[in-house]
Amino acid sequence: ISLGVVHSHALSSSSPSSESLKKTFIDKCEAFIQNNKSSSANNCQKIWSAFQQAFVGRDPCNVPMEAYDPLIHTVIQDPVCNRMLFWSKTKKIVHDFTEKRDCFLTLEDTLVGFIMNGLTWCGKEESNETFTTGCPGWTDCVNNTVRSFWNRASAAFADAACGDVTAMLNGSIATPFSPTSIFATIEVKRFKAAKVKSLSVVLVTKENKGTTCDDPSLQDLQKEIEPKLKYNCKAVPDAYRTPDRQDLSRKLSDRL
Ligand code: N1C
Repeated sequence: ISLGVVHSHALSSSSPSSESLKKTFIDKCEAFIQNNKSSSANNCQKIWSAFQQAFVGRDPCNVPMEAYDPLIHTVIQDPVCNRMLFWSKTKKIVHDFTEKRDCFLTLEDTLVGFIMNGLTWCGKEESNETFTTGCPGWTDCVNNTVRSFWNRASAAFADAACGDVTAMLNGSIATPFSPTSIFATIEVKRFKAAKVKSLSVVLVTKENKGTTCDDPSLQDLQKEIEPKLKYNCKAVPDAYRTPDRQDLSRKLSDRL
């Protein structure tokens, strides 16, 4: 608990951590809108209010993903065909890559994904407070506040997918297409052949080690998608572990 926050919000009825989450939320929301003029139709106060109603006063292990429906419906977001980038177990490498170029868009490059990225939050039954510590962890319970948010936001992101979509998967782990991941359980299931033309997997590998595009889990991925949807897979050496640092960027950019 920060005394500075208590002081500056002395007249507020909410707890300091409620105020700090709200402040972080609104500040990030406004910063995003400043930098992304296409989202200027959004109202950060309205978005906050739709967001907080999902979990305030609820058991933090009992927040279904549908609780975030009002949030998702409040946000105005243009779809960007052919440039959407999905990922699983490659968060760092994906963002090292997308930071440097605007051509690919991840969920964290959209308004809600940008705001919530890196944050933890939850409420408590019979309380109007918001907490940022002591919240259940990712695997502590299925319907936890944070996990349900990412499930719901990922569902909306995948529903908006159109044209050629890309997924960056981790070739250094035993199961690059992990059946329990959000990518497998939520996103892939929502790619509809009527809108999505193709799925290109970029399998990030350490030099010539690890899994290849023939991996059984990637065969499962191929079986999972609608037959009309084109599928391809390319193994690309990890740009940060090989001398040819340009390789990943070049291979990805080639697709555009
Ligand atoms: O379970 P995952 O990966 O397959 O989820 C990744 C998948 C991406 O395509 C994103 O669209 O789901 C979306 N997504 C996020 O954008 C996101 N940002 C931060 C899912 N999870 C996200 N996080 C955090 O990463 C989340 O809080 C949790 O801790 C991880 C899940 O990542 P994963 O298992 O590597």
